[in-house]
Amino acid sequence: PKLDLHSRTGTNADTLQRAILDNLFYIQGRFPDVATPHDWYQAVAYTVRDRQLHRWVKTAQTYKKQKSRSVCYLSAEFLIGPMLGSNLVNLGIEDEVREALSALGQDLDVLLEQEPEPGLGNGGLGRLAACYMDSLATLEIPAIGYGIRYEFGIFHQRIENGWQKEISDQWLHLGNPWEVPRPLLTFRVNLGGHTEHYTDDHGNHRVRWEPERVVLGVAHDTPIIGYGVNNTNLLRLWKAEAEQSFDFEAFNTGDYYAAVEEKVKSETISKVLYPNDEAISGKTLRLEQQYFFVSCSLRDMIRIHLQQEPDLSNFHEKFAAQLNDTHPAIAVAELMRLLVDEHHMDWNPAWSVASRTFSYTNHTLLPEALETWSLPLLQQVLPRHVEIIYEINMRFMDQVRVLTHDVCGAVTRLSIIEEGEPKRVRMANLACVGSHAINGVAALHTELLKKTTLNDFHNLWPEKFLNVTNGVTPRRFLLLSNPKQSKLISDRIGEGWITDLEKLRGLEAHLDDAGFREDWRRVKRENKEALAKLLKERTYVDVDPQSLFSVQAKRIHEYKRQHLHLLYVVTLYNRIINNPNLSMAPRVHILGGKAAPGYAMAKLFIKLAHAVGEMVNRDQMVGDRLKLVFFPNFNVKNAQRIYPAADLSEQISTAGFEASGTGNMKFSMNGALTIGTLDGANVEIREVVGDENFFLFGMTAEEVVHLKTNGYHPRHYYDGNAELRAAMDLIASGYFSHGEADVFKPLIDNLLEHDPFMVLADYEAYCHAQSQVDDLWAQPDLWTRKSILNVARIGKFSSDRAIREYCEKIWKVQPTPVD
Ligand code: 26V
Repeated sequence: PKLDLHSRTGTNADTLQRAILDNLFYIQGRFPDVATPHDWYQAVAYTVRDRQLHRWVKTAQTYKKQKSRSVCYLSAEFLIGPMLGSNLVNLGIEDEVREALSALGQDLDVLLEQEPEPGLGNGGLGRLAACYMDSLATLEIPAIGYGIRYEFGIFHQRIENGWQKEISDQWLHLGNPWEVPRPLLTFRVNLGGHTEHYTDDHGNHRVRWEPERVVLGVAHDTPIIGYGVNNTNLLRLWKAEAEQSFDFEAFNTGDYYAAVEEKVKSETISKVLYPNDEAISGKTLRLEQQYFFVSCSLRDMIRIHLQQEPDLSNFHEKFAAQLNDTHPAIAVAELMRLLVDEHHMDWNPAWSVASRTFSYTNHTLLPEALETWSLPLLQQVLPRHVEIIYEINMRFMDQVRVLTHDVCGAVTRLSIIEEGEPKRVRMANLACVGSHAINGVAALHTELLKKTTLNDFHNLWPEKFLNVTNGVTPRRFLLLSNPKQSKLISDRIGEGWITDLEKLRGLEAHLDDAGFREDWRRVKRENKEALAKLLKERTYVDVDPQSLFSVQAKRIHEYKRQHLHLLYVVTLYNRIINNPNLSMAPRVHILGGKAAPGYAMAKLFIKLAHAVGEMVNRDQMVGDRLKLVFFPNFNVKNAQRIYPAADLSEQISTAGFEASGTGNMKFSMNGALTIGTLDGANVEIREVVGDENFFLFGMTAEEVVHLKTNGYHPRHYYDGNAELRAAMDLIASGYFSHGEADVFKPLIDNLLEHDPFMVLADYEAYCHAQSQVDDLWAQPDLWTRKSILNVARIGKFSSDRAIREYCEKIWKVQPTPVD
């Protein structure tokens, strides 16, 4: 027979079947009789990866030939989630793979379940980076995502007696078929030590950094393929390794432990992802992680640049580097070090290159989340960078004095160095000074940034500020996760929406088609049945899929106000107890999310959800009218099964605190209506879906500030609202905690005495909005119309739109299609 050159990369079912078997034999050394579902999953993953690598080689050749300008997305987190499903969708070979597998007696859905979640992120920020990688590839933009290959991702959440318990996440345990290790692509990263200043033979002032130790950064590449295109970009994650795995001197003198110690210490750097926690800023290891991946990434960019160009004077023309929050902000100082110390550029041209390379995205206004590093700590880990930061700051301060005449002490606030004992380095200030563009992640957030957190910078450089409202990828969060709704949509308006989400507007023309609305209800119903089944498996709680499913799934934080949600559930419970014959819209309230391990109040919220759920769910008097379920271990994989089954999306943060939110977009895309405050992207979601299709409640960001400055007295609301009082009293009485009144005392006391996020002030408005929800639920056909309208009008929140804006307004990059 003729040799088929494409047999390794062909995509018809026969070729795929052969390739799956080949991989099972030759990569894994297994055969069908003994292969486990996980073996089969890996064989399929390798088969898919072969097809990606094929396109990746083409992509690299094309980008190189065309000398394309590239985006480098620098992020400490990429919450990519399971890859098999989305790669199949993007390659367009799901049906063929399904067919190939069924000929082998395997079920693709079972194999998809085998994939462990790469949880390389905390939540919104990391997931956004992953959505942006998907859109960059789909839009044919040359891009590299640079980050850390954490051996342990975000912890696994187990619930014990209602409390969160953190279990380490061993996602690499059985191997990772998606990544390609590149042992030859390795950089030596200096840490600690001191600097030496000297004059070279030509009379130039030079600086040498004599490090205390060196770690290796080894590239691990994961191909990211776009939807329906050949462009395959790179997610390049760095793994820390020891320079020499044995100190032979120590080994020979018999000190075996000392010999291994250095190896262990080096590898620690990429060992574990830090959860968003207050205590993060004291951690040397966290700073080392940030510097480690930034240094490797910048030097990799320089390496690529010098393959094509004689010097670095036009580096900024070749690369646009995005700082995803301040985690990679040390890049500003590191690029200066590389240009000046290692490539002997003069300061001024180097600064011009650096500041035209970087742009910075801010993701939070919370003061406790704004990163600063103590100067002594920075000095200890990065002595040369402290000198460079001082130099940057001195030149910046001179500029500031001239520009501002130090009106109202602006100079002190703009300084990269914060005075105090000890002094601290403000990473947001470093990022602002070193970037040509600064953006917030939703319209309201950007306005608040300009007015508050970064106000002095905005006064200085208004032209640097712009907004890019977040978006999410419709490939993963609609096409892949909600196949039934997707099919319904495509049957009506074609498949164009998958890469042009505004096309969903075509659904409005079908609004008056009763058959379509019926189908829409059936799909939601089936999705709810699937979730009900899963809930039963995971929590042993029975829920009725006919009930209204109201869902709040996101990290647990006081500003997100899961306690407001729980107070409402307790209120409903009280109403039933007080009026056993109460006729009400039957509801299932579902909460999910992880609490930072050191965040006691957030953990208490989780306990409260379980405690209330336990009493409510087994109360005969309540029956099917009300259920409360906590879905354990909310992650990307679980999220994909939750969004499609939601009727109501709870987006109830205190106005002014949620930078954007992205779950809000995913719920809406899946046909949920939103009950929400005017916070983050909720504002814009409501704008596009229409006020009448959104349940709005609560104070505005302005009213929140106003109330706070004029004296907020939570007890006043407690005293003034009988239902609120009853709900809080019931929790405080120990009713939900086996009579132990002190379990929830910290939560109740905090609400009564401080209530920093004004739960009590918004409680009544929230209950009122929930009553409007009930009224609409009683008119199913009207509800369906609004659900369809939410989907039809959600196009703006595709990450494709967001990436187009970054490309046009900030990065100035164009597509480079790959044949
Ligand atoms: C960090 C920390 C660290 C210290 C303690 C408390 C705390 C709380 C939150 C954070 C998160 C910082 C960055 C972040 O993840 N922001 C999220 O970014 C999303 C993507 O832009 C956005 O949708 C979310 O609203 C925003 O919270």
